[in-house]
Amino acid sequence: MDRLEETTISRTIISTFHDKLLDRIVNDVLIVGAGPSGMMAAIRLARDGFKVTVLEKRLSPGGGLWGGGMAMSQAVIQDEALPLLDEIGVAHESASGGLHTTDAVELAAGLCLKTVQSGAALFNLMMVEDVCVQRERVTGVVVNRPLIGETLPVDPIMFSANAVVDGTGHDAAVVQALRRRGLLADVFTDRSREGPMDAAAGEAFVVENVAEAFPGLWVSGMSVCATFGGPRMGPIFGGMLLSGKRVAELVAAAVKEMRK
Ligand code: 48F
Repeated sequence: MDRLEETTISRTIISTFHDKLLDRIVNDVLIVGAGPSGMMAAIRLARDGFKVTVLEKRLSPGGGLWGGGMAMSQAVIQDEALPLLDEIGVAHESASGGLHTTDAVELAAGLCLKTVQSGAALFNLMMVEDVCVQRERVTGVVVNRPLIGETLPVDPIMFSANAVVDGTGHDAAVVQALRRRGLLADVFTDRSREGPMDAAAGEAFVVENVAEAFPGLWVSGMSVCATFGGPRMGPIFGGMLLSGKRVAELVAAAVKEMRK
């Protein structure tokens, strides 16, 4: 090998990153938030041939998974979600009460890897701060770097898509951007209506209430509860994976319809 040139390292990072970024300005689907629901949706949609980009504000994708429950890094999963663990390729064990467990770190890492290997682009350190709306439809999102966007007068850039998924968990950040502008005022009046803990009801709610909350914007995972007022469920993660699978089905059907 030739002598390592520091400038070649820099050029390689800059050119490959910006090629990738340029390719992802226009998408079939933008997923905001790389938690379990957002990444499960990305895996399914990318596998089915859609151009999918995931935008995550933190350094590490994985959302609330890493810490399991109270920083004990085990994820609890119910029967219905076991096929999804097999699809992601992570090990699991039976536990009492008809439940199963998996290593939360393995599941978070497995979701990250499978998302990228399925063909989705996953960008970290990208914070969605607003939405693009044209003719009363969400057509994309407005993105800045966390810290820079929060502290300095630096303008954001925009990404477009036929469908946007709010997978930002308790924040429901994209829904809140619409609320701040009064665009959801007729339907939802509270800033956040997430209810107190009820694990069984919450797990069902995040799957049954996956929906297009505004034309062009779907909600999945915990942001379903934050948007429509479902109960929180604590450290059980099967509902998040099933919610991601459900939103992928609805978004795939909608995007196919738009292409006709
Ligand atoms: O919170 P998170 O894991 O959402 P989820 O997929 O799963 C919820 C569970 O982890 C847990 C639970 C289970 O019982 O209740 O909370 O619904 O992942 C959401 C991701 O979105 C990112 C955030 O950093 C996290 O990784 N996020 C939040 N706001 C933004 C964002 C934003 N404005 N822009 C980009 N990413």
